[in-house]
Amino acid sequence: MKVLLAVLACLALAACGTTPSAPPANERAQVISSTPHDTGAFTEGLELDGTTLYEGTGLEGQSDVRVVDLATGQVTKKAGLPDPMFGEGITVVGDKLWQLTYKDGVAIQRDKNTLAEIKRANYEGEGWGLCHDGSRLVMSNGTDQLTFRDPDTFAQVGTVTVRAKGDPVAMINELECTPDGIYANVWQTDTIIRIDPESGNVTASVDLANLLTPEERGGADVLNGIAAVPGTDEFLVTGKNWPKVFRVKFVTTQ
Ligand SMILES: [Ca+2]
Repeated sequence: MKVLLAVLACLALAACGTTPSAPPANERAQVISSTPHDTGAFTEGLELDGTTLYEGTGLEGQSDVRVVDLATGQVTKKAGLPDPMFGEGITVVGDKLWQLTYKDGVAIQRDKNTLAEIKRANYEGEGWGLCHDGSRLVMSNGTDQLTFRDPDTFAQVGTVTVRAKGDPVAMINELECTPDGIYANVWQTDTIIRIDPESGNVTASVDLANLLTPEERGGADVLNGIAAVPGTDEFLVTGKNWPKVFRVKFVTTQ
């Protein structure tokens, strides 16, 4: 009977196995500066390794991973994916870089300096965002689930469900691992959330609407791409086919 009551209580709360969480803090992006971005880049991954900016792009026949000059936005190195592979999230691990694919079920490990392919690993389901928290890879697949993976073998070592105030949050896209949590673009929104990796609870919600002018918005797709600037509390953010990369700070709104 006690078990039954516990199950009923659990169902009533719709949060079985989770602890209630505080509402996410509301934040917004304060723009510090902007640099040009290749409007031909369908951005799927963005990460700074020191001062080297890596970007992964998508779409069949147009996917690549590239090194981008921070000041000018010029592409200084690029490695394409064979058509019809569709590139997704990227992250640096030591002297290597992992690149996801959308529905191809393949992650590609590359030399981060030459971008040459080293090996491939297979995974179930779709690949969306990727980041490295120092010991594990964190991967999104468009649902409310994040998967933790071994940074060398890519083997799955755990999962967590992303929730805001107890409710699952789906469409988790590009990721950024930081000591404060995992930042994530939510697909088709101007929102980036911060996730506690252990509980999956959303601890902050950042409003990034109005970064682009209405004219710039006309030719641009969705917000997607977040890279922490090492040694600062600042981030680079951009979107698919956006004309700019913005350097921003997330500040609390009243
Ligand atoms: Ca990122």
